[in-house]
Amino acid sequence: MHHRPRRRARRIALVRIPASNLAEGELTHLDRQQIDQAKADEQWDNYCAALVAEGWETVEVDAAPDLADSVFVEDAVVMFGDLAVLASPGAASRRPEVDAVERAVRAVPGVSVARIQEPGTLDGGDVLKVGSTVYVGASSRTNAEGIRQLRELLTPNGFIVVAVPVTRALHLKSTVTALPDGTVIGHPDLVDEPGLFPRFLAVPEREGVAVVELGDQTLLMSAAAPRTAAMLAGFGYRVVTVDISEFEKLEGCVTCLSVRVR
Ligand code: CIR
Repeated sequence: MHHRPRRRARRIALVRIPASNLAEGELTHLDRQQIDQAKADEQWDNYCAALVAEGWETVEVDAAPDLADSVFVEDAVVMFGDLAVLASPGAASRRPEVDAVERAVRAVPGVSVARIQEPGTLDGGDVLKVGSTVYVGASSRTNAEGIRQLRELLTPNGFIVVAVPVTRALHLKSTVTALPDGTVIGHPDLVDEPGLFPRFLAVPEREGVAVVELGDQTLLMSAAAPRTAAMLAGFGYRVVTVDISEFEKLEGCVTCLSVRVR
């Protein structure tokens, strides 16, 4: 009798190559700084390589050379199991990003698609999943109608949608993300209401709030947060760091540059 070796399901992450006018990306809370495009491209290559090294297959959304913020693909779609919820970007310059992201998720077998409709706005960076709880930032990008539509879509699927005020940074996930065990980590200067999270841990660096779970015990983090990386390594996690300085100058973080589809 022949046994097929059991293979782990393919893990797929969407990414999108930086636009040629990346330096013109939106800024809300930071002053504009010089962007080194060649360095940004190299950092993006290294970011993708880090995903691949951890067993992820990267799928590129069609390039949008003139959509400055298109590299921040996380803002255009949020996955809830096999359901892809396409966002409705709160910045007018970012609305044209979504159609190509829709084509990319539709090409993944088994994925079903819903879309937040105007006048609802919602940026993917405002959505943090922790088990069956979905925290959604009420931010300058995500409005009440966007939150209402998300709640309407997700409540029948067993999720609880919890709205969170976000006034001190661009997106909810610029202020908090979650460890694999569900502990929410954030920087005290950025989080409006830490008491909303059942388990909240303050981290010492602003760039340290963003972690991407690459495996049960592996976290991807920004190289700009060494003290936070050391703290999380001390909890037994394997921490992989990437330098994303050029994207951080544009209010991006390690989460924004990919979407784990499955
Ligand atoms: C923007 O303002 O939309 C971009 N410059 C940065 C988006 C970062 N995305 C994110 O935090 N999810």
